[in-house]
Amino acid sequence: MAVVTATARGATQRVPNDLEPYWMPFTANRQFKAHPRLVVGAKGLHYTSVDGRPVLDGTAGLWCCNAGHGHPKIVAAIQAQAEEMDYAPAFQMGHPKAFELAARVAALAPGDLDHVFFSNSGSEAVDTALKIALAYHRARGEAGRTRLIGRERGYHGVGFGGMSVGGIGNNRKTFGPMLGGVDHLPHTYDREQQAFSRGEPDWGAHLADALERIVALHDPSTIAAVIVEPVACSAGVLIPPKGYLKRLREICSKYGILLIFDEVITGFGRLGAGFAAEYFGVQPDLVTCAKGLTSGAVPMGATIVRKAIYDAFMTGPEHVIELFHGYTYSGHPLACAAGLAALDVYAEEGLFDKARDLSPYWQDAVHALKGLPHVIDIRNLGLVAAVELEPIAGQPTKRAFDAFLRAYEQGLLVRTTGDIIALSPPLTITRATVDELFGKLAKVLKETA
Ligand code: PXG
Repeated sequence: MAVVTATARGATQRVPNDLEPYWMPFTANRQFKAHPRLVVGAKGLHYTSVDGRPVLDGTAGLWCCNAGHGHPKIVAAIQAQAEEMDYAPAFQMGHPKAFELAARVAALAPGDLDHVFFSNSGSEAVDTALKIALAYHRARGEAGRTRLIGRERGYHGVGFGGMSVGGIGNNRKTFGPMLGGVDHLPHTYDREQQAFSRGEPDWGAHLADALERIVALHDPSTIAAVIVEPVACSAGVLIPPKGYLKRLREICSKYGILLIFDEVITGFGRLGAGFAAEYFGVQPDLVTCAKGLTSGAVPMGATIVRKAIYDAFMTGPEHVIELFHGYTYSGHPLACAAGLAALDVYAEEGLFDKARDLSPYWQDAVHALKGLPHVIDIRNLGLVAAVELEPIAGQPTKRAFDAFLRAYEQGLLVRTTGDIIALSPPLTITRATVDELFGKLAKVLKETA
């Protein structure tokens, strides 16, 4: 530990002089370690960089800090819980806040999505959902339903289950044969038909009919579940065409296939509603969530299921475990405390409504970037947006990565995937800060070669 630097609150911060031992996730390790970008503080809409600069958070951390950073209520709840009870065994034992949070999440989820299984991440929430789907069919005497259907360009985390139903080539190609019995729907993006759509594109609902062909190929009696992100965020903010999700729901219902919405990003207000299911008026059978559940303050994931799914397991002798699945830290007390406080903050500050009310302004602001150098598409919904850049010939991802580095130098944090810049600010963002964000981004785009 060498250099000592000042943080936003005036405290000193040790900076490591050896960055080598930490193998960073989804990071260009050698580039980072040659030119590190360390943040040491976070409050409201801003990070503080290690050299004391404010950095406007255009990404809510990684799509998770929906209530903004360091919300006093969430901080206090975590502190109090750490003092009161650090850990409670999750198996054959319980603690009140896990039940309280499950009830609150169930109340927020639409329809009869009313039972909640806790985990520690989106990846675990997804693997939990896939396992529940398989075990549910078996419990009902349809053990032949083992196939899982994902979608091209889908992201469902990095567990073997989520990776297998996921549809991003780089996340799959080095990791062997994946789960067996998985098929994929086509993704819903077509630039020629959809470029610069505001909100949901008009074109593309028919792409859901590809499910009919997959069903015909494998026979409905072999298919357990379809999993999709209502808005595919990680792969570059692909907005579902109007009517697409309703059509998927209809086809799943027709063949007794469970529909799983992966709402790890879209849950907890990102679209201006509790869940995307509510926003789109489409009822899934299972919902996975994480991130905004605790506003990113403590890791937590959750899988929410309809009553009939839970009930199908509640048979047999009472002393026997119904689902052989769980994590040491399922419903961890610190995560539950953070989750309860985050839900309070969302409600008390009306943050989902604020996000909804701000989204037309957000939409106009991002579409005003049309015409800047290399911009080939702009997409948006709720408080999510993407600006897609023309790749540099022979050097895919470089142009957007350069823009990311430039933006950071100018005090703005964005995310990039491929040559797409993605934005998803805390729901507490104001019009003035939206202007500041897009002002900075416009400058960056003008300077990006
Ligand atoms: N499902 C979805 C829809 C996600 O977006 C996961 C599952 C996995 O969650 P965990 O908690 O295991 O990471 C995610 C995570 C990005 C980005 O910038 C997206 C995610 C995570 C980090 C970065 O696109 N999504």
